[in-house]
Amino acid sequence: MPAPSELESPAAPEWKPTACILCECNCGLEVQLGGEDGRRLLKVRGDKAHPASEGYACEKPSRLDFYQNDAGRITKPLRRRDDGRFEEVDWDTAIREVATRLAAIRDAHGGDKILYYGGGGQGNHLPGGYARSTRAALGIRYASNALAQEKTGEAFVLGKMIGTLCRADFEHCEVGVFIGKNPWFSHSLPRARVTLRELAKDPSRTMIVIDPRRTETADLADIHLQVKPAGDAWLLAAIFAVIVQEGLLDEDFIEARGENFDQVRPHFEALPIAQYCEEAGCPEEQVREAARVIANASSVAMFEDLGVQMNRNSTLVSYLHYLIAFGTGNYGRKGSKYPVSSLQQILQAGPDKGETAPVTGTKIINGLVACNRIPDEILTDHPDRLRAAFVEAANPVHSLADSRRMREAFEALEFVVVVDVALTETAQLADYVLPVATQFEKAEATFFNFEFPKNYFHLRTALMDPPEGLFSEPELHARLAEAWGTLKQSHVDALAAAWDEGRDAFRNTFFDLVGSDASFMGSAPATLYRAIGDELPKGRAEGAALWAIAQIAATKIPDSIRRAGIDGPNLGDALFDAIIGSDRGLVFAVDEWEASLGKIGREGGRIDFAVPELFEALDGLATSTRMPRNPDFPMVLSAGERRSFTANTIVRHPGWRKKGADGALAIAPADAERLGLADGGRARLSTKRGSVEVSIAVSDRMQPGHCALPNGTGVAHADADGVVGGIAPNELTASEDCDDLAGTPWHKSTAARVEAL
Ligand SMILES: Nc1nc2c(c(=O)[nH]1)N[C@H]1C(S)=C(S)[C@@H](COP(=O)(O)OP(=O)(O)OC[C@H]3O[C@@H](n4cnc5c(=O)[nH]c(N)nc54)[C@H](O)[C@@H]3O)O[C@H]1N2
Ligand SMILES: Nc1nc2c(c(=O)[nH]1)N[C@H]1C(S)=C(S)[C@@H](COP(=O)(O)OP(=O)(O)OC[C@H]3O[C@@H](n4cnc5c(=O)[nH]c(N)nc54)[C@H](O)[C@@H]3O)O[C@H]1N2
Ligand code: SF4
Ligand SMILES: [Mo]
Repeated sequence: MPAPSELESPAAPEWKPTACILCECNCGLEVQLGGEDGRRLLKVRGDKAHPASEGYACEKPSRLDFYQNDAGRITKPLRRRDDGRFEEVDWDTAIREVATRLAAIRDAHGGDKILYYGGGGQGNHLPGGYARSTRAALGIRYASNALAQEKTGEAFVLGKMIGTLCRADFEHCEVGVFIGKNPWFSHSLPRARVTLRELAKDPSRTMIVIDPRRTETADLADIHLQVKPAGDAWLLAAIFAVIVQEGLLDEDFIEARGENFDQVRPHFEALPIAQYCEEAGCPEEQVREAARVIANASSVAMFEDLGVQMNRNSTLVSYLHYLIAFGTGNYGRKGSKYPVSSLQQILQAGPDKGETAPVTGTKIINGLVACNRIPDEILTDHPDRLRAAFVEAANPVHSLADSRRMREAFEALEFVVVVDVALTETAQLADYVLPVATQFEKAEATFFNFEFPKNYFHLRTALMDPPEGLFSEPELHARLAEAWGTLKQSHVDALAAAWDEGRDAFRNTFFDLVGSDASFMGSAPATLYRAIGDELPKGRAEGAALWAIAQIAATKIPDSIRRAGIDGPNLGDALFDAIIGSDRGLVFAVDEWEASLGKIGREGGRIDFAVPELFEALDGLATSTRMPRNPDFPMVLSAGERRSFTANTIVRHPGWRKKGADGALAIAPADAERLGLADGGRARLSTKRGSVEVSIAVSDRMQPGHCALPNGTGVAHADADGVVGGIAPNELTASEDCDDLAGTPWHKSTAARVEAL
């Protein structure tokens, strides 16, 4: 008999479950760790057992090690010295001084002068949850994040029309419409390329793409409405006018489920369709065909994204999108729009609360200050101006419009703290930079859970411990709350003791504290982390605050949770246990199409077709044009688009990009010829805001007059020989170029000039 050791093959490294952090799909992954210290992500593959992605992964995560083992990673807290340079300090000093400085600003000027920015990127939303403890301790009132430079206009419209967030079912739709959205590269739907191919190859289904570029998605489309940049408002108004004028509305649905449609109809009955098609740059016959296809389909799924959300008339375009969808009855039936059952809603669409930002008076939507207005909320003598910022898991100096003005604004702040893994463009302007564990060194999760009828949540387990001296954001917020005295040891002790006794005792203790101590709820996330984090399975401590989130979800969507097979004497605890017990993602909610109509969040449960705030802009289209003529800047620049190897600024090392490392400016052959530019050549790209040198990629996907830069490029990197791959797009954009109502940017139609070098 051979000895047992002879039977063992050389042990193959274990495949460990996690998820991709590069876009909001968060596909389930399995990784093999290795390298000298066992900390490298050596192999990465899609996780077949993940309930949402089912083994799917695109080309981007294969080299996630560029994120995990970035040489530019910060490992010690940094403090700015008087000479402007950073010095390393120990954690006790960092926590004490940051806590003292923030408290001093609160005491002198009020917590409403401190901005909380960020809270998470594409893969990590737990920091934002735990930051509630910090926000409560400081009395922070104003917050913002990337959603307020893309989704707030749409959220405003949905808040008015149906009082809830909704998404669309591309898996089952007869007709799928993408408006300014290129899911071939940007995904945003589970297994996007599979879904797109299925839609494209089925002759009984139709794909419509509205995009000025012939995108990879448009290649698959049956109808490509190659709109002129920023022409979408005219195009969508024309489509809806065809539906109204040709009698194609779903009048029964409107009658049964809607109200105030009589206020809408007159705006479209006499709309000059031919004129609008011309302004949009689309042939009238093609527009009419698209309108008829949409109106006659049994189900239509529609998705709008940055091509229109970061563009002129964006809130109006969102309204027109939903008029087309709801006016043809595409809500609450299979293959159309559905309301989302979230575990926690990071994007809410509710009634307008009438809140506005203190200096500019811009609407606060979804609780967020419009990103483009942030510099104006700082660079002023106004007594209510923002004076400090707490930035976490975001890089606003790079990602928001007008980097130059963002730098000025951040320099003008009295105090800035940045919590990140890298010394980002934003961190470089901070007074203190607090480094944290990476997303593979702690439990993490996102609340980008928008699917239907099954909805998924994935609490990922840490793949490894953080390096000595680093820890997660929950630990950081707990330490800050301890420094402020808002995290009370007596609460922690009471909860920890109750946890040992059992869940009934724990729940009772928790709700007793809620009832007896007005400040408890504020510090609850950090308190839960302290009380039960270590009681959870290894590598899952950061899941502690999900206990409270599960309790709330259980009161809001109990039926959906039970249909997912989660049940128990206490539904919230059963949900929490299911989450904690699954490290490959779980179905936490199952919904029914029939119940969708009942989920309209407005009084009376009807769709309100009238959004009077937008009527003036709607009628104004008749006498306005897509872009003001400007001979100095005759081209339209899309400042930031998704390409094969882009992922915002999550991966900083330029070596990560297998393709497109130079971040070239895409330009049409006709323009290249006219300007004397060749593929691979260099050019000067200028806007009213800035001027840069770029590489040129001549592309027949572009229409003449339009050029495009990728997003997320142009980040400084400590270890890449000073190579900065590509252009930082927001050196070219201006904060005042934004939507009147939502304050979302016009990045996709930045007036520009291109010159050969
Ligand atoms: N590879 C990759 N995927 C990502 C990301 C990433 O960084 N890289 N980021 C994620 C994030 S944060 C987001 S928000 C999503 C965004 O996903 P998308 O919105 O799909 O991303 P973009 O490529 O920026 O813009 C979409 C399209 O808008 C088009 N467009 C430009 N101007 C106009 C116009 O005037 N009208 C119309 N109709 N279209 C126009 C562009 O040609 C482009 O094809 O992607 C996510 N997925
Ligand atoms: N011109 C132009 N600008 C754009 C866009 C565009 O198309 N054009 N797109 C916009 C869009 S849609 C978006 S969503 C934004 C995205 O912009 P941001 O919201 O600023 O997000 P990221 O650039 O991904 O930055 C995420 C940060 O989190 C850090 N990080 C990574 N892991 C961790 C962690 O575990 N903990 C902490 N604390 N930090 C971590 C990263 O180092 C990085 O600095 O960019 C926007 N900016
Ligand atoms: S689709 Fe998004 S989440 Fe999925 S593997 Fe690609 S980048 Fe990652
Ligand atoms: Mo985004």
